[in-house]
Amino acid sequence: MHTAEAIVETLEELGVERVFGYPGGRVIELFDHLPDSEVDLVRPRDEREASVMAEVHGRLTGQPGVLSGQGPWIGSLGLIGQMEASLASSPMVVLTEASERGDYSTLAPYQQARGDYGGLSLPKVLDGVTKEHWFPRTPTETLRSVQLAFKHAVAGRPGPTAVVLDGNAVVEAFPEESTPPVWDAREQTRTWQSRPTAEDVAAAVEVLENAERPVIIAGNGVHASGSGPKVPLAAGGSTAGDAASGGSSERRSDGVHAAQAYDELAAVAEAYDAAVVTSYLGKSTFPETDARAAGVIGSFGHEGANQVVSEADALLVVGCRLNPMDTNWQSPSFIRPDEQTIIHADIDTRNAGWVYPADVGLIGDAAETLSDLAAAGRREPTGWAAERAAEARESFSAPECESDASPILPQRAVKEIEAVVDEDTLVTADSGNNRFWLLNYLQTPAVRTYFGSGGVGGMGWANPAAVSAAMATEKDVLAVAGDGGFAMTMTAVETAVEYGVAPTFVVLNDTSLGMVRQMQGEEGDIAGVEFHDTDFVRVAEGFGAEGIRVDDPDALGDALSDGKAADHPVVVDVRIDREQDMAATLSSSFYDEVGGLHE
Ligand SMILES: Cc1ncc(C[n+]2csc(CCOP(=O)(O)OP(=O)(O)O)c2C)c(N)n1
Ligand SMILES: [Mg+2]
Repeated sequence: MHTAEAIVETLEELGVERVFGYPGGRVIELFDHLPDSEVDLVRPRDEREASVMAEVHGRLTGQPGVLSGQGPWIGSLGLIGQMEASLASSPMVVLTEASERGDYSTLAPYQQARGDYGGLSLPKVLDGVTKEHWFPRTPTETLRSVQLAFKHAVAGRPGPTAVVLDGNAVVEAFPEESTPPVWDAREQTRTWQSRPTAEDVAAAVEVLENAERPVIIAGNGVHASGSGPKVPLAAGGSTAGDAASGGSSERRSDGVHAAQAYDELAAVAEAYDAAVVTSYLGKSTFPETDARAAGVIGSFGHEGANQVVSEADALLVVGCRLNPMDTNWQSPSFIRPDEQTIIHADIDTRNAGWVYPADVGLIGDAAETLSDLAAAGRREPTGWAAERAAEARESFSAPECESDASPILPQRAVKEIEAVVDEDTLVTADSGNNRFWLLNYLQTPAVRTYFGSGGVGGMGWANPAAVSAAMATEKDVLAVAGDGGFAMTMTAVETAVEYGVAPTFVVLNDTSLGMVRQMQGEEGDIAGVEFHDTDFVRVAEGFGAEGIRVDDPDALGDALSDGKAADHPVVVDVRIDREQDMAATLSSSFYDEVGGLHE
C-alpha cells in the first residue's frame, strides 16, 4: 500500500471526519486518496482560513482538528490557526510537506522547505509555533509520526503538532512488515486522564471550607478539559457519540475522555457557595446569567468581576494561566498573593503558581480536579457570592445599551446580538474594539455560547471559526467582527455557501481599524487606520450569500433574527458610531492604576 493511502487509513481509524486543507506539493498525494475514504476535505479560499477552521474544530470537539497543505504556505499563511492553537490550547494536527521530491534538496529546488542551503526551513518555522513536530524519512517513520502527532496533540495541555511529509517517504509503498513495528492507530494514540493527589485536594478543600469570600476564576481549561480520542478501543469501531455534547464526570475505561468540565465547575461553585468569574478565553464556561456569575476579569473586562476578585479571601483558579490582560497587568490592588490564599488548578504543572505564587497546586485535568473538590467538601452558604455577583452583573449593561441613536452605538448593537443568543447559539468573536464591546455587554445565557481568539488574538479569526463551528455543531452560529477583521477573511462567506452551512456574519462597521484609530491623540496621528467604505452587502451577494445593511438600531433585531433563521449565510453590515471610545469606556480601574494601554 502507498504510504499516503496508509495515512488516510489512519485518519479513518481515528475517526477523523474532515480535513481542512488546500492542495499543493506532496499533500496532493494525500488528497488523491480522500475521495475514496470516509474523510471529507473542506477547502476554504486559503491556508489561513483552513488553519483557523482546524483550530476551532479541535477547540469545540476536543479531538485534533486536521490542517493539511503545502509546506511554504502552511508555514506562512497557515500559521495563524497554529499560533492560536498553541496559545489557546486547542488540539490540532498539521499534515504538511517540504516540497522536495527526493534527491535534489541540496540544489534547493523551487519551494524546497527542508532547511537545506538555498531553500526555506519549515522545521525552524514550526519550532516556534507547534507543541511538537516530526520530519520522518521513511514510510514506517511517517506512519508512526502521524500516530504520535494525534497522541501528543491531546496529551497533557492540548496544542498543535505537525508532521512534515518528506519526499519519497510519502509515495513509497508501505512495507508489509515494518521494523520497528507500527501498532494499531487507536491503541497507539490512547491517552489517560490526570488528577491531583489526595493531599493536594485535602489542602484545597480546607482552604475553601474555611474561606469567607471564595471566588473561582475559570479559564479556557474548563472548555478544553477532556480533550482526547473519540473512537473507543473496543472492536467494531462504533463511535462513542459527540464529545462536544456536554459535560460529564463519568470515568471511562475505553480510552474515550469525558468532555469539558462545565457541570463540575457548577458543582464546585455550589458546594462552596463561591462566586465565579472567568478569563476572556473562559467566557461561557459558566452561564453569565447564573446567580453566582460575576463576569469576565481583565483590563477591558467587567469592573464588577475585577472588584469581586480583589475582595476574595480565597481564589480557586482553574485552567487559567493568568495572562497580564487577565490580571490587570498585576495591578497591586487586584490579586494579592500575600493576603489572599490561592489554589491553582492546571493540567500543566508549570502553569500552577507561574504568575502568582500559589498556596496549593492541583495538577490534573479540570473535570477530574473539580469533581474531586465537589465531592470532598462543603461550605455553608453565606449569601456573599450571590449578593456580590448580582452587583457585579450590573457591569453587563450601560445606558448606551438602550440608545436609539443612528449610527448605532456599539453597546446597543451588542444588546441586539445578545437578544438572539440562546443556549443553542454559538458566537465567535474577532479582535479589536468589537470584541471588547461584545465581551462586556453580551451576557452569555449558557455554557459554550461564546468563543474568542484570545490566544494570539488575530484579526480575521471569527469568520472561518464560525464556518467550522457550523460544521462541527448543531448550533446557530454568529460571527462578530469589525470591518477590518471581516474583510481579512470574508472569503469564508463563500466557503459557507459552498459547503451548505449558514452562519450569520455580523460586521460592526466603523470604516476603520477602530481600536488603533482611537489610540490617536489627534486625528491623523497614526498612519493607516482609515478604510474607504466597502459595500459588504454586494460582497455577500457576489459570494452567493445574502447581505443586509443596518443603519437604524430598531431594524437590527429583525436583521439578526432573519440571519439566524435563514438556511443560507447572511452578512449583516451594522453601521456603528465610530466615536464611542472603547478604551476610555471599558478600562478597568485596576488597569488605570497601572497606567493603561499595555496591549
Ligand atoms: C492579523 C492582525 N493584524 C493586526 C492586528 C492588530 N490589531 C488589533 S485590533 C486592530 C484593529 C481592528 O479593526 P477592526 O477589525 O475594524 O475592528 P474595530 O477595532 O474597528 O472594532 C488591529 C490592527 C491583529 N490583532 N491581528
Ligand atoms: Mg473597524
